[in-house]
Amino acid sequence: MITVWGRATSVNVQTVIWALAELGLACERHDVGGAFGGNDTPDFLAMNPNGLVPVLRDGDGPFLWESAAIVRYLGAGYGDGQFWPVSPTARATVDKWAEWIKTSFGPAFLTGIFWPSIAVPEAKRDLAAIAAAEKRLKTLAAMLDARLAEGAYLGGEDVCFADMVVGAPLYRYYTLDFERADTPNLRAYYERLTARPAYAEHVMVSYDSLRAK
Ligand SMILES: N[C@@H](CCC(=O)N[C@@H](CS)C(=O)NCC(=O)O)C(=O)O
Repeated sequence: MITVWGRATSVNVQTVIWALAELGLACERHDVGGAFGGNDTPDFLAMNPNGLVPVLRDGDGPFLWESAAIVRYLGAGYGDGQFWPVSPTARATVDKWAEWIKTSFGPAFLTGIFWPSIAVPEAKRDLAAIAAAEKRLKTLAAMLDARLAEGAYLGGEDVCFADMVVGAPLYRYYTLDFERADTPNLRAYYERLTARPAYAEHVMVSYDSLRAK
């Protein structure tokens, strides 16, 4: 049995739950974090000293945290050669985009635009800072757009582990009201993802509960 700790509204939890669903793996998920709390208890901190979700445990294996590392674990353990490319070159060629989304595009969008828009009441938003972040993000979105001109998914005609990491934040990217770059390949990639039942169920989850009241 695979167990996941983390609320369904967390994009990092969504990354993991979506990967599990794509791989046909069942899991038991416990709501932890955000309004549910429970991530600052001694028991939780023993699983993840960062106090963050997700955490995954496969059977009686070690407690795993960091969503991208978890997806790589699932790919290596349960994925076929499409989901988890065998050749180190093929794997690193898609994995670099997973790293990049975590370190470049993701923070630029989530820290620069999403949270300052959603967690701050409209009257108090720093619109100049959000506009500056929009400008920075347009450059990054153009880079991803150019990469996605090469094929349907990052690793070819079907999803691979890196799509889980890259694709998960795109639901928020495309449903939040802000000024996006014109990126037809990225838009088409997102639309392909939305047609996948596992993405629709686990990633296209309302974030209204996260909005500032
Ligand atoms: N780099 C970590 C980030 C984990 C993280 O920041 N998780 C957030 C939710 S997306 C969290 O636990 N926030 C505290 C909370 O939900 O209470 C990962 O990818 O798993």
